[in-house]
Amino acid sequence: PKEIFLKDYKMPDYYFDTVDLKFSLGEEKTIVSSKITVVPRVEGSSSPLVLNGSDLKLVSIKVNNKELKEEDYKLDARHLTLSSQPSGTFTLEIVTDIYPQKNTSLEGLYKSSGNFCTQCEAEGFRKITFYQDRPDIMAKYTCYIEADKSLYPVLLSNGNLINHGDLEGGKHYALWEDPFKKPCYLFALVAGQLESRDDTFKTRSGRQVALRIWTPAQDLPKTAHAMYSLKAAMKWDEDVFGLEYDLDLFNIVAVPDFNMGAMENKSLNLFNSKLVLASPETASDGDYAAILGVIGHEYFHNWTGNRVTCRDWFQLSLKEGLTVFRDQEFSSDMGSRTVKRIADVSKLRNYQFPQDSGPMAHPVRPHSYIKMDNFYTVTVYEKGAEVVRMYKTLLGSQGFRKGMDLYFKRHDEQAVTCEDFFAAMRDANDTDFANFLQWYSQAGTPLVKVTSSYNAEAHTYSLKFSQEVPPTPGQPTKEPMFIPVAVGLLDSSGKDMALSTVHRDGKLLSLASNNQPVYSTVLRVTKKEEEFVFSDILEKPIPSLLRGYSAPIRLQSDLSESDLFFLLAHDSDEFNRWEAGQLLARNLMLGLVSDFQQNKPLVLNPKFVHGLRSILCDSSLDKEFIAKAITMPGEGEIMDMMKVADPDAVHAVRTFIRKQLASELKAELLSTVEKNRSSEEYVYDHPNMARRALKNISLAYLASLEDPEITELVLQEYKTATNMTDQFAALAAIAQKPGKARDDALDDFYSKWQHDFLVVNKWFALQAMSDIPSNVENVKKLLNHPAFDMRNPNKVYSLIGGFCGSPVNFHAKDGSGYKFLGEIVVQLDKLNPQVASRMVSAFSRWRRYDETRQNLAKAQLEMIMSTNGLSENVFEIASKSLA
Ligand code: B3K
Ligand code: ZN
Repeated sequence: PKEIFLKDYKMPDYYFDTVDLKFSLGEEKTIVSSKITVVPRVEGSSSPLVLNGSDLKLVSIKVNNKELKEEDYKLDARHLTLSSQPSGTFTLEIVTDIYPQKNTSLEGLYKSSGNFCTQCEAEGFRKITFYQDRPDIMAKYTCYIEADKSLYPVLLSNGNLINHGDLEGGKHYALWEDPFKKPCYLFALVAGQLESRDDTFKTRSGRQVALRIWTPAQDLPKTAHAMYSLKAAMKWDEDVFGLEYDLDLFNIVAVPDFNMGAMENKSLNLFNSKLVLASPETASDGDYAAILGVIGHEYFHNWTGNRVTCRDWFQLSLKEGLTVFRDQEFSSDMGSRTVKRIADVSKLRNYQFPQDSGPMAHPVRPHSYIKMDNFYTVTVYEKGAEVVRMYKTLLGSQGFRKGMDLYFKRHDEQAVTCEDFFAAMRDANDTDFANFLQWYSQAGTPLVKVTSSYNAEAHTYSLKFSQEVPPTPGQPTKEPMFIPVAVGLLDSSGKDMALSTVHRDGKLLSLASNNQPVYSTVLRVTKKEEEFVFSDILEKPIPSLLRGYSAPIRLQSDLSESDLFFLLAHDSDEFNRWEAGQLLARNLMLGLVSDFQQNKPLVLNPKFVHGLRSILCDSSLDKEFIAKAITMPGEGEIMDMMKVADPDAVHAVRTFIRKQLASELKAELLSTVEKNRSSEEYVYDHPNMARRALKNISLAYLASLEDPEITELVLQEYKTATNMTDQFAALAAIAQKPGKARDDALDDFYSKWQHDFLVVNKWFALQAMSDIPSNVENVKKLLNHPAFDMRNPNKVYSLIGGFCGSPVNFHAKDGSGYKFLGEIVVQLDKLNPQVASRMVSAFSRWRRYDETRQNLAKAQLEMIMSTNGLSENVFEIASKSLA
C-alpha cells in the first residue's frame, strides 16, 4: 500500500469543465457513459492524463470523437493513463460497465433494499467511472438516468430536473442539471421505489424552495421531525450566517445500508435511515437530537464544503471541523447551550483524547494517509470544531462573522486550504494570531499547568501557565501553541469579580470594554511559560479557569478540593460548574481505583455525596444539566488518565460509586422519578427532554440496587412507558443485572419491535454493550440471530461496535473479547473494508494495558496483518497500531 503525503500536493495538469454522465441502470450491470470537456491548465501542455478507476470494466474511450486504440492508453487495476493529448481543450468520452448489485463496500454505486444509491466521498467516484477523483477538479455536471419504470419509479440526481419521460420497453428517463461547479465526491444518484414528504421553505430573499424527504412509503410518517429539522436549519443559517440556500429544490433520501451517518451531496443529501426516521414510539430523545444535529450538519455543508470545498483531502477539517462547529451552535441555539457544550466536551475527552495519545494520533490536518476513509476521525471533526470555536472565542461573534463573510467572498466555488480560512479570519479582523496555525499541524493534546498566587498587599493575583504538547507518531518534539484561556475570578460570596487590568510580560492590558469592567476575560497563552497578573483584586479569589472549555487541552491547576466544591456550587459559568463536579469525580475515581488495586476497602467521600445531593435537589437548575452533573465520567476517560489502563478496577469502582450513591440518595432519586413522570403526549422540546433525562438517570441509579421494590418500580416504568425514550431507559435499567427479569424484558421488547429494524438495532446494542460477565458468549449467539446481517453497517455497529464499548468484556483477561473481534474483522473486511477498519480500531490502544492483555491483543493484530487480501483500510490501522 502506498502512503500519500500533503507535501507532495501538485496542481492538476488538466481541469474538467463540464461533465455529462449517462447511466443505464440494469439488473445485471449498469452502463456508465461520461463526456468530459478537458482543459489543460497550461496551454500546450502534453503531460499524460491520469484517471482513477477501480472495479470498472472499460468498454470504450474516445478523444474528440475518435475511438482510442489499445496502444493509445494504459490500463492497470487503479488507473487509466492517456499518454498524449490533443493540444488545447478536448472532449473525452468513456464508457464503462459496473456491477452495483455485487458492491458490498457501499462505496460508489450500490444497491440498498432494492434501490440504487451512491456514496462518493472520499474516493468512491472512481468506482463509477474513470475520472480525476480529487476535490480540486470542479466541474458542472448533467446526469441522464434511464431505468425500468416499475422497479425504479423515482430517478434523482444533483441540481434541477430539466427533463423526464417514458422510453420503450417499460423504461423511463430523467435528466438532471446542476448549475454549480462541484468536485465529484458531491455527485449523487438515487433510483428506486420511494415516496416523499413534501414541504417548502421561503428564503429570506423570497425564493420558494421545494423540500422533499424520500423513504419507502411505509416510513413517511416518521419523517416529520427530519423535515422540521431541515427547515429550522435553513432558517438558522440565514439568521446567524446570512447564508441562503441556492437552488429551488432540496432532496433528502433515507437508506438503510449506509457506512456513515449521512452525506452532503449537492442538493441530494443521502442519509442513514437511523438519522431521518423518528416517531415518539420508536425513537429516543437522543435519536431526535442526533437527527436535528445531522440534518443541520449536512445542510450547512451546502456552503461550508460544497460552495467552498477542499483543495485536497488533507484539508478535510476545513469543511468538517467548520461544519461540526456550525451544527453544534445550531443545536445549542435550539436547546440548552450548556448541556450541548457538556455533551461535546465529553465526546472529545472520551474519544478524541485517547486517539490523540495513541498510535493513530494525527493533526487536525494530517500529513499523510494510506486510505483517506480512515481519516474521518474525531480529531478532524471534533478537535477541528474546537479549533474553529477558538477563532470565535478570540474574535467574538461579530469578528467571527466578519471572517466567515470574507471567506465566502474570497472563495466561492473554489477548492481551498486551511490557510485560506485562517487568512480570512485574520484579514477581516486585522488581528495577530501568532502561532495559531500550529493547531492544524501538531498532533497531541496540549497539557497546560497553571498555578496561582495572591498578593494581599499589592492586591494582585497571578496565574502562571506552562504548556507542553506530548510527542506523537512522527512528531517527537513540539512547539508551544496559542491557547485562549477564558477566565473569571470568584469572590468569597461566589460572585464574579470585576476585572479591569492584567499584566502580561510586564505589559499592561486593559480589560475594560467601554470603560466598564468585565467579569470574564480570554487570556492568550502563547509561550511555553507565561504569567498573567491581575491588579485591583481586593480579596483572594477562586479562579474559574478555561470557562466554557475555551481550548481543547488538558488543564492541571492547583485548585483544592474545597475550591472545586465552591465552584460546583457557585460558578456563574455553568459549564465550569459541571467541570468542577467532574474534576472531583475523576479524582475520586482515580483514588478509589488505586485502593481497589491494593485490595483496600472502598469508601465514598461523604462530601461528594453531599455535593451531588445539593445538585440533585436544586430546583433552580436546568434538569438536563442536573442529569449531566450527576453522571460519572466514563470508564474510557478514567482509563485514559492511568499509566496502565485497568478496565476491571475502573469498572468495579464506577459500579461501586453508582451503587453507593444510589443507596445514599435513594429517597431523593425516588422522588425525582415520581416528580418527573408525565402522562402527557410525547413532546420533543427542551423542558420535556430534560425532565425525561433526569427521571431516567435517576432510575438507572436506583436499578443498581439489589432491592425488590426497585425491581418492581423499574418493571412498572417499562410497562407503562408511552414513548421509546422512557421504554428503552427502563429496559436498560432492568438489563443491568442478569436474571429472569432481564431475559423476559429483552424477549418482550424484541417481540414488540421485531418489525422495526432501527429499534431492533437498539436491542442488539443494549445487549452487546452489557457489562454482565462473559457477555461475549451472548454476543456470539446474537451473530446468528435472524435479524442480524453482517452486510448492514448499522447492525455491525450495534452488535460488534457495541461489544467493544464494554471495557470489561472486550478487554476480558482471557482474551475472549480480542479473539472474537479479530475473527470478525477478517470476515468483515471481505465485505466492507470501511466498516472493518472502524472495528479494528478498537485494538489500536492495546499498549495501554497490562502485559497479558498486550500479548493477547497483539496476537490478534498480527493474525489480521497476516490475512491474505487484506484491504488498505484495515492494513493502515492494524499496521500503525503495531508500529
Ligand atoms: N462528508 C461525509 C462523510 C464522508 C465519509 C467518507 N468515508 C459526512 C459528513 O461529515 O457530513
Ligand atoms: Zn460533514
